[in-house]
Amino acid sequence: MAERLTADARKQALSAIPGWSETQGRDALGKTFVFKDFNEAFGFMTRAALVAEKMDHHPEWRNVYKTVEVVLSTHDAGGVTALDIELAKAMNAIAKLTPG
Ligand code: H2B
Repeated sequence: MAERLTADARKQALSAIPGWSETQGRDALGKTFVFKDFNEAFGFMTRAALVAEKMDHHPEWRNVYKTVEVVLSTHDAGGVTALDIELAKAMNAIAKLTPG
């Protein structure tokens, strides 16, 4: 099973993935993505969902129109692991592919 990252490892990993930060009050990472419209937001979610399912690692997220709020944490480990970092990077890459 994936192991929780130390505070130092988490901070170092976060510095390499733009827009992500530590969630207040729990061991998790968060980012709010804002797209051009709902179509792009949902397209992002669709692509990210396929990657997440392939990784067997799933986001907590909330969509309101063109905004997608994402929280990543490894529930089995009770905190942030390398899997969250991997999914955060993948989501950034997917968001950049979204036209607009
Ligand atoms: N997603 C996340 N974010 N954390 C987990 O611990 C997790 C998951 N565990 N997706 C997976 C599924 C596990 O429940 C299944 C049985 O592999």
